[in-house]
Amino acid sequence: MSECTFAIIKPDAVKRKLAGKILQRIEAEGFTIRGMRLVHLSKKDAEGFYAVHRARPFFASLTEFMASGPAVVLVLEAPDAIKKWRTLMGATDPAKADAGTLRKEFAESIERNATHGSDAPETAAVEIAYFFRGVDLN
Ligand code: IDP
Ligand code: MG
Repeated sequence: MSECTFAIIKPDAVKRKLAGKILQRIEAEGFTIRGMRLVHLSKKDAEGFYAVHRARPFFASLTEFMASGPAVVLVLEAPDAIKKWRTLMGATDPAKADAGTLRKEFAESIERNATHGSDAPETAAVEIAYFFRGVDLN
């Protein structure tokens, strides 16, 4: 069954001009882009987006990083898109990510790890709605 997931090309990757390469991988792997926008999150936006990690020691640094420059927010459709996109991204820590994954190839560190992906249908729905109005999805 086809489903949608929410993805971000994070500020580290946009700054290093890797957005094109990552979008190329997204299309080559068979995802259909349903929504796409360049956003520069405020610190408050980033805190809201990552609210589930509020209590983590890296929360302040993570939200500062996410607000440090423009990012590309995406809605991607494919069969089993949530799992498929997380597999393509690889492990959170690039040192532990499999060869050929985006984080292995493009991430600088466990924090500056190039991409985000939803982890379940419920979070995908919340995250898509955080950034996209229905009329902006195609
Ligand atoms: P995920 O992005 O692979 O789902 P999460 O555990 O949900 O990983 O963490 C959200 C984001 O927080 C990560 O993508 C990464 O940017 C950052 N992060 C996670 N763990 C650490 C850490 O131990 N130190 C610094 N940043 C971290
Ligand atoms: Mg996560």
